[in-house]
Amino acid sequence: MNDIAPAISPPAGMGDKKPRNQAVLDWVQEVATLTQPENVFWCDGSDGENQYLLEQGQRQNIVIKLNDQKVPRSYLHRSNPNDVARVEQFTFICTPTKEEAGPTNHWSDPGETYTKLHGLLKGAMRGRTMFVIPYIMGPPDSPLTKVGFEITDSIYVVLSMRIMTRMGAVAVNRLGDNAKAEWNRGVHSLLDINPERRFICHFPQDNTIISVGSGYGGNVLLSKKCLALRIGSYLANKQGWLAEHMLILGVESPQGRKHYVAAAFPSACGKTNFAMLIPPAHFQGWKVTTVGDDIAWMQIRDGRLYAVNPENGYFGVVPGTSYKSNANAMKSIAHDTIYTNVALTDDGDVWWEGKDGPPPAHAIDWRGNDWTPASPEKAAHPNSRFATPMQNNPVLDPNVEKGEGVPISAIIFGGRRSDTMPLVFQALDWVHGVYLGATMASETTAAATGAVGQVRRDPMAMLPFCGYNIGDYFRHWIRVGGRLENAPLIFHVNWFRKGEDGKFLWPGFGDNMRVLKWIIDRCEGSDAAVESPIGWLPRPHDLDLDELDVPHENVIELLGLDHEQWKTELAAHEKFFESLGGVVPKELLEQRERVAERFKG
Ligand code: GTP
Ligand code: SPV
Ligand code: MN
Repeated sequence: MNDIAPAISPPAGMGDKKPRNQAVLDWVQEVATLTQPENVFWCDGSDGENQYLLEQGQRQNIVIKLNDQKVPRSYLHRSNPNDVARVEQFTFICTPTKEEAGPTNHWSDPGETYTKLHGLLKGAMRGRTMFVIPYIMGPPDSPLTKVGFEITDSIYVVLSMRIMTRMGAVAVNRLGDNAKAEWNRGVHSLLDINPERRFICHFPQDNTIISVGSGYGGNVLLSKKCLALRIGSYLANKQGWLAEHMLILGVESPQGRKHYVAAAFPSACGKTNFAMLIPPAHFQGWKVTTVGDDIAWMQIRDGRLYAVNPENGYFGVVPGTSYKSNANAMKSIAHDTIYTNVALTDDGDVWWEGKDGPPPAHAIDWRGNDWTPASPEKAAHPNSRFATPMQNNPVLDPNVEKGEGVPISAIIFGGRRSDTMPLVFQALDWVHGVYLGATMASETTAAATGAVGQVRRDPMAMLPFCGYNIGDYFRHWIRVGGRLENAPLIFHVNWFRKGEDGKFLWPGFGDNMRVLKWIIDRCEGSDAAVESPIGWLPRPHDLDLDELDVPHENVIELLGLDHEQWKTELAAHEKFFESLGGVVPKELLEQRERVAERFKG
């Protein structure tokens, strides 16, 4: 299957809708002069255009149409096997000084990097079509909403951006014709999909992103991690708001009381699943609705934090998704979806490890090879993904388009930890909560290239996504708390603690409602908790565990503090802070000392 494809020749009246804004026109001209495409296709995001590009994508073997009876209007794409995840080692923040990028980012000099990238881009689109994608991030009437233009030579990127963003006229109109208006410039070229020429570079001062050499989601859908998080977090720090790697969900009690919570878990650690949670039967009348599954932009209004989801679709992990684990996700991806790197069955359906029912007797795996249940390889790549419009979600929150956002009652941090971290606990106050976020850790996953299963510190799940100095980011969080009269309560969760047998102690998924309920109760003033050295902990009877099939001793273990493990944990916090080379605010250093004191006392 292809990523790179020769130029297309659209029929008259298609691909010719140039915006009027002279700054955009000049920039596109400049990039075209550099990359020398065969032609320029101005995208308008219309149905007709999408249909045409899907047809061209099929003709060029970039997407395969799936069986319309099984998965209506859906397609499969296989990316190059050398290009299946984000590449953190090739992701750069190009600020004038290295200090601005800080100790957690790869930094490179802006001038040198532009020169290098322009060298790689020279003539890179010869014989190809250059697409120009206008899009906005955020609901159309939100004050936080940003305009972006992405130039790309990949049809797959155009098809995906139409799902993941609000694309076309809405962006062109919002930008208007003021040549001085703010917008993000994104340039993407596949080049020759060679890991040696793969760079994802951000120039926050120029509101510019250049990504070359990859065709995989997080590296090339420049709206998402590049704009909404890396550039977004940089702007948020300057402008006094927050751009976070967080899901946003609504939870409504049978009495009709509704809260919104935002939760930061690292990549492939459960955001999409939590955002679409289906409460167990015991919680009849409770409703969970999704505002967003990956990114939250939050601003302060009337002393409260309000969140919007800047995206328009979900780019979610496929393996493990089933009617049993997440029926809402299954319904969302049952039609109008682009799948990447899953298996194709003989009857034109998609399959992956963990899907309901038996595996197919034969399939084509994510690399395009024959596969049977006896094959040693996985049929779907562990980081195979779906791109699906949020309108497909049966539990989409009614306020998802609200420009002012939804008020956040609780912020949750969480990681994938087989030990140490209890199922849930609550920070003592905002700054303690910032400390919990700053020191959170998680076992690495297949969402990024590199080793899987290694515990690493991932502050606020933003380690790969914070576009500026992490010390300033911590300071920004502390400052935001100071401006909130009605600050969200902060919690830490861990769905992934394991027992001695190596199995998860907690069933997770829908049963996470039991933890969410405790969190909501705490937001409503419940005193069902005890103070511990690490914060407020529920006792087993503080959680609603009715009809839960988990042995009581597991619950005790899930909520327990192992002092030896915590000693190691606190030493790891200290080491992490030290590794950041003096940028950590003293408030957080003090928090660590206080936790250590509380363990002694
Ligand atoms: P990104 O899109 O990479 O940011 O990931 P995400 O945070 O949205 O993670 P997602 O919900 O897609 O879940 C990733 C993996 O974790 C999937 O394989 C899920 O099946 C698994 N998972 C999600 N929630 C739970 C849970 O509560 N318990 C357990 N054991 N696994 C879970
Ligand atoms: C993540 O890795 O956190 C994702 C997938 O959400 S990607 O868009 O590839 O970054
Ligand atoms: Mn993510």
